[in-house]
Amino acid sequence: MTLALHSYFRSSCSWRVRVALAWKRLEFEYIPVHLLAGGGEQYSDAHRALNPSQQVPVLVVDDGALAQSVAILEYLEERWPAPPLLPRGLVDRARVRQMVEVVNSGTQPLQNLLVMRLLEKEHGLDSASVRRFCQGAITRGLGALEELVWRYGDGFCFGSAPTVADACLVPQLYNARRFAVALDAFPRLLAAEAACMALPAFQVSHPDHQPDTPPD
Ligand SMILES: N[C@@H](CCC(=O)N[C@@H](CS)C(=O)NCC(=O)O)C(=O)O
Repeated sequence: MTLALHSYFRSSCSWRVRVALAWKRLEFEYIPVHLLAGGGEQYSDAHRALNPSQQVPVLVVDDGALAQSVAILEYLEERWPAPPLLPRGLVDRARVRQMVEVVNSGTQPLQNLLVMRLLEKEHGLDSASVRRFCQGAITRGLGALEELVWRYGDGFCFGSAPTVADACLVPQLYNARRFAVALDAFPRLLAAEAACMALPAFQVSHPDHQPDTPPD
């Protein structure tokens, strides 16, 4: 099986998948897609053929192209269950997926590049208002996650080992800092992030260390 990841160094959704690939020690080819250069390479015909949503990440496997980071995470978990990124119990797995969705459907979509562009270009918001909108969305999402980690975490988002919830949390905190969101109200999230960042899988997948990371 050969794997190729179409990714952008700073894309939080791509980082989720990079964490899983590294955690499962899977080799892959890194194919950079610059989301800004020339209006965005994600809008090219070649990329649209891979992902009609015109976004990254895309993971190309022997059977074709997979998009949507959470679908990719689920694929990787089912195809290569060890080492795991989901707990064993049925309800526990659902709780982890609940946390994933707090980020994946409840937070990140409200602050992604496309939404920011639409708010500014089609709905007349100035850039400061767009930024405040994104900050509010991130703060609300992280607030919900903080509460869930308080209930179910024990060092990591769920329990005492990393899961796909952590693979979503860490990139979302990275986004939060880019948007200058205050993080003091989220001590459990910051503790889980610190635990994750002590692990090589989170380190090697960090936006600072990708083939398309610009030199300083
Ligand atoms: N739900 C999608 C969201 C993907 C997404 O928002 N990707 C962003 C980067 S994190 C992107 O490609 N943005 C470029 C654009 O929307 O033009 C996923 O989880 O893969």
